[in-house]
Amino acid sequence: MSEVTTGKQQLGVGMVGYAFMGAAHSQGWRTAGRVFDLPLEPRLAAVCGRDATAVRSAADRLGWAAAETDWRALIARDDVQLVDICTPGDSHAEIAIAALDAGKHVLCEKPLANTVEEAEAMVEAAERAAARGQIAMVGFNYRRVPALAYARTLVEAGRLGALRHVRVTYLQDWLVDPAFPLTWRLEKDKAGSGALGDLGAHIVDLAQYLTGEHLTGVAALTETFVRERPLLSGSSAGLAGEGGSGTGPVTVDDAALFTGRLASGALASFEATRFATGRKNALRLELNGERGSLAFDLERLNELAFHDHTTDPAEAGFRRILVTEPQHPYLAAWWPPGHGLGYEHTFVHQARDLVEAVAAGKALAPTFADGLQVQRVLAAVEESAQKNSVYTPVPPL
Ligand code: SOE
Repeated sequence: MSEVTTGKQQLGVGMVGYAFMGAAHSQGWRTAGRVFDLPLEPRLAAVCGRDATAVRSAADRLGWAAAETDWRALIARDDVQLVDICTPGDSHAEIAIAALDAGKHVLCEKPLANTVEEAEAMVEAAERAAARGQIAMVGFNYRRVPALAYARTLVEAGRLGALRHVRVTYLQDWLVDPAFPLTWRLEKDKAGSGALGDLGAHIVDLAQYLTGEHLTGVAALTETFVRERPLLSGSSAGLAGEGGSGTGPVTVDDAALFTGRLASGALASFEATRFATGRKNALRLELNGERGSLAFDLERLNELAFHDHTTDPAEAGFRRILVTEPQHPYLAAWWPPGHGLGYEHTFVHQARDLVEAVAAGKALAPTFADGLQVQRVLAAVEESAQKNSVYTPVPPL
């Protein structure tokens, strides 16, 4: 079957991993060139996974031209110029550094790495690669929700004035049932941390992105509510837990609550949990400043609540901005006003921005250095929690 091309120069993408994030990224790569007028045409050249049968099926389902079972072979392909890493965190550093050293651009899913040390090595590789015109980006996709990209412009324009408070929560409930099995996200050696790195990384990045400030210190509590879970079926019982009980230890946090101070002195509060019963993917945030406030709820992601404190008190109050106008970020390419977007469009926007950055030879945020900064906050949270919430500084970049 002849490939449909637009006659444009192509950007060959190779993706490692094809689960939830791989499917979401595939949607982004397939769609970006069909909605936005891109300088390069993304080509889904190859997808990689260890199981030959499963990855072949994923290639067919997700629209990839070829399937590989070794990420090193994927990186070596001449038709791959950009490597997209959608694997668990324990392989991010090895794959990203090898891809950058092989001359490829890299998009790496969040969190950047499982440790600060790995993240620092990734930043060093990215800096070497930048000198060769290569781009390295970390996939904090919520920055590309139009309402949040627009919120950033309002903060940057001073519409909130001096910031006093940032409060962000990210609530899920998929671990409430103790019978949920011991998947890779619950094992420190694979995931690095639990709700903290998976959900907390997003809200730390958003707080720093929206305010334009870094967190300088945190005080934290973390908890693991269910400490043993059933091994996945097919695991040999007794690998973990005494006497082959068929269960294994959860070695990561189930929830993290922390406060923080931003560089300007504004105060921040964060909650990341997988035990907020009834909350499925509830990322909510509010910024309070001298001149106004902003509020956002991912479950209503086409809306932004804005309170302009400079207006007549008799008329003041939070008003709902429906972020679907052509002048709002990304929206000109989509539907007429009022026809909202969804979660998956953040990956289309991410792909669009990355293709444009590659074509322009310009770095694109969030960079690996941004990912390292988040990793340092996460490490400070874990250190504080281990010291019974002692306030812990975040080392500057
Ligand atoms: C966790 O379940 C998760 O898939 C995160 O890993 C993603 O980053 C988030 O966007 C949705 O929830």
